[in-house]
Amino acid sequence: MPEEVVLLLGSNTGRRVRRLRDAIAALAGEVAVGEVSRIHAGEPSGRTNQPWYLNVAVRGETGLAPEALLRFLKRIEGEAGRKAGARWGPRELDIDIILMGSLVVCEPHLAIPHPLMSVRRFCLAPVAEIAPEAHVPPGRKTVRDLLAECRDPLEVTPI
Ligand code: PH2
Ligand code: MG
Ligand code: MG
Repeated sequence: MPEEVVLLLGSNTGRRVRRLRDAIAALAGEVAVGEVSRIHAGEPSGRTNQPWYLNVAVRGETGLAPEALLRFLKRIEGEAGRKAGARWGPRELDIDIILMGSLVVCEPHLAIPHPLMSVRRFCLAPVAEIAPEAHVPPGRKTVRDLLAECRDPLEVTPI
């Protein structure tokens, strides 16, 4: 059975819009892409001395299991020229699994839902555009609820 998945793509170096668009096209190999949010520009979170990010959220369906999806996304990141760099540092392309249906995964290298989603406006704002009613397991809150409660002061604006 295909599983619904919500992904967040980000880029903060070079031709960011082009990179995000190419990455969404590359997803089509394994993810039937449905809704795509507007691109949002956001102040860098985590490390402030880096360029602003562009982020976009994508909702789709995949037949891949979480581990296989993660490997597929890492391959797209690699093809976009991503090098292993500092945690939270500048990146050509980052693709994070935010939600995967009602699945909860808690492994050192893979956590679903994304453990920081509720404290990151740059994640919640684009995701709320395409999946406001999605439930965030294991609780009962929706993405819309989390965005309404989010205290992240960093600026995020659709472009
Ligand atoms: N990703 C990070 C660190 N900080 N800030 C914004 N605005 N957007 C991101 O995607 C982002 C970030 C590490 O993955
Ligand atoms: Mg990330
Ligand atoms: Mg990542």
